[in-house]
Amino acid sequence: PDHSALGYSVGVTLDRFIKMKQDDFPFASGELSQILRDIALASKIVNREINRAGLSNIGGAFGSTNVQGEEQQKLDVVANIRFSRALTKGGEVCAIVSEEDDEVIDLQNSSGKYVVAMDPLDGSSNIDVNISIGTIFSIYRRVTPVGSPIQPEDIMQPGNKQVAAGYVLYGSSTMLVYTTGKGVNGFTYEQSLGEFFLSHPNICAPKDGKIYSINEGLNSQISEGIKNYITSCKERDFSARYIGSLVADFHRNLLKGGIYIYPSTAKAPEGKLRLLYEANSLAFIAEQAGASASDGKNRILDIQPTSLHQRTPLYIGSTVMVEEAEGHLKEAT
Ligand code: AHM
Ligand code: MG
Repeated sequence: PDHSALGYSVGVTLDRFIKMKQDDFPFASGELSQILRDIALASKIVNREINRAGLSNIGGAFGSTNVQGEEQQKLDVVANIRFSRALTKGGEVCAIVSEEDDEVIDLQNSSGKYVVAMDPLDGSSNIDVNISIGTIFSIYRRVTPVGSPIQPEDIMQPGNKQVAAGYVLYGSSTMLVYTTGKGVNGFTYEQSLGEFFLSHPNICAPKDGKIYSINEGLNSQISEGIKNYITSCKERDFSARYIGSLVADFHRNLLKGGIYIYPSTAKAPEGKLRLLYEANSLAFIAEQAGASASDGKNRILDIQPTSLHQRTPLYIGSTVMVEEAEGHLKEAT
């Protein structure tokens, strides 16, 4: 039967889609596919924990701070364990970089070809108030020979070297969106079946948009250029939308057209967001969907990382809007 009138696609599961797409890489051995499946599995477990967070005494602070000096939430810790465990057991990964771990986790698995950078649960301030949160990940191929100990150059790769990236949005429905460099596809989780189904094939971002997303409470700390850009958005009656969960703000703007900005501020000159596992992953997806990502001047994907938890200002979304914002920054300097 044709179910299209019901408004949902029954058919292509994430597993099947990954398998179909493996043929895009004729010489691939399926390891990348396995990593994607491992991430999807962990995300189902994390999704379950998040769904019952209010009931299970799993909300609230864990009582420690992470390497960036931010208070860890219990669910941050739970998500970190779940994703790390799935990637460790899978056997394809040699090293993990996580927002929640100070150092690189060397899995001592020298046969693993891949490095994963992740923010296991982003938008922590929204966990306890039942608002959308997300998982963000990037996958790189190691550059040193398989079989040898991992080296800093395996980890410190610019975003243009990503082989895959994605996010999970725990929103009003749970979605997994990913790219392997051949377009962007989105899958919606069907809770009762325990499966992700292809719901957003070949996502293409609008070139221009009418939504701007920035924490305007930072107004006294941001540059004239950004203030001018925000003013120009207001003059055109654009909508201000800011959830405070990067994945959710990014996802909305990707589908509807818009820009997300986390600028350099007086207190945080490099901005707040991390290059390796927040900006790069979303920048790869943005570009694959026909959108753009910049630090205000340079393409995010071309930034050579110099430290693990490095931050970067982020201007990401519809290409016309990102270029306009860059123009205002340039003009004001
Ligand atoms: P987190 O990694 O500690 O969760 O912080 C990242 C979050 C993003 O999801 C969000 O876009 C941003 O921080 C919001 O920051 P602010 O509250 O300063 O506007
Ligand atoms: Mg984060």
